[in-house]
Amino acid sequence: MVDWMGKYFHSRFPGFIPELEALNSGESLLRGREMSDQSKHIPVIDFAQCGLQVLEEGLQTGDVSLVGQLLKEAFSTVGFCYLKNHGIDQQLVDKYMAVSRNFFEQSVEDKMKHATKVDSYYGWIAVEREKLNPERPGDLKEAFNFNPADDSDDWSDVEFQQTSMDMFQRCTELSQRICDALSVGIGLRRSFLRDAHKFAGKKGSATTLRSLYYPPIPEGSPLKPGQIRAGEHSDYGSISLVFQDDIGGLEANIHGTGYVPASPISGTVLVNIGDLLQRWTSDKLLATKHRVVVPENEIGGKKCRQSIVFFFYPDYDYLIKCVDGSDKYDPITGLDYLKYRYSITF
Ligand SMILES: O=C(O)CCC(=O)C(=O)O
Ligand SMILES: [Fe+2]
Repeated sequence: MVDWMGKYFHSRFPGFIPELEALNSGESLLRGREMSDQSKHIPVIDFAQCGLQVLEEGLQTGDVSLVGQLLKEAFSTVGFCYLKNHGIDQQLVDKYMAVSRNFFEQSVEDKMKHATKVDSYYGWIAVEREKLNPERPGDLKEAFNFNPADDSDDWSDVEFQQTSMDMFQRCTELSQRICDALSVGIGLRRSFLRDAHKFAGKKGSATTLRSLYYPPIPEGSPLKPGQIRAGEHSDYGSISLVFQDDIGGLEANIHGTGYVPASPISGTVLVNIGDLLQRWTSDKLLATKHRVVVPENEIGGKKCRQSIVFFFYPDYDYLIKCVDGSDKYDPITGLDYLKYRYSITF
């Protein structure tokens, strides 16, 4: 990734996210099982007619339009939806989780060899290194960011490298299909959003695959006040795909009325909108804030949590103009928007 990014990335700028419901209200951040059915707030959409199991040439205009309407409805009200029958093999997801876990379970010294460099977002990020909400203590998570264009080819595990490539590729293809349906759903030509992401996986795009590892919370290692696994934030780009294991803890602040669980539903992928797509659609589609808390029954447990997030981001030189012609926001390129976000965040 480009040079300016590392400069901002590891520094911190307090006060970016104004609302701190949990910190300010004393709300408990531990979650019991009784709340787990709250994920019903987030619609489950059947993507069978548009999923990767359907060949590109077999896509039917009517089906794409129908799914597009459902996506538009979900993203303009909730900002999140689950997709079932999306066409990415569960085997690939499981394999990527497994090879990632092998990586994260190495010693810190070994992982340090693959840490992000000063001028790049690519590589390993240590526990507590990031604060997605700068007003909280560091996030209790590790991450590995992957973009084929920045592959430094210093992998000790070629299976991790190959599976990262495969996962990146399939997530790109699924994101393109989501873009197609959503473009139609919001009244644009089918290839409109896809065409803004032509450089995914190449220089000129911030599109990133991120493997996340939330270490177990051992008995007797108290959390810092307000510390959670991932602080409140919205994503930056256009769409994000989230694959979770069965541990739970992800929550979304739907309608800004408080956080509800976005619990894992097996075989689905959770999809959410980022800030740039909200801006692009003049706030018609919503970049809903979310966070990861520690499930109560995981305290003192031995299990980690794992998730995979794919951030689909418009090309650096693509000019984003409000699609409704309203000029509510000034046109901005993908790169300038990213610079702007980093300048106010860190
Ligand atoms: O781990 C998760 O489930 C979500 C993480 C997330 O929201 C992010 O990395 O942007
Ligand atoms: Fe996120």
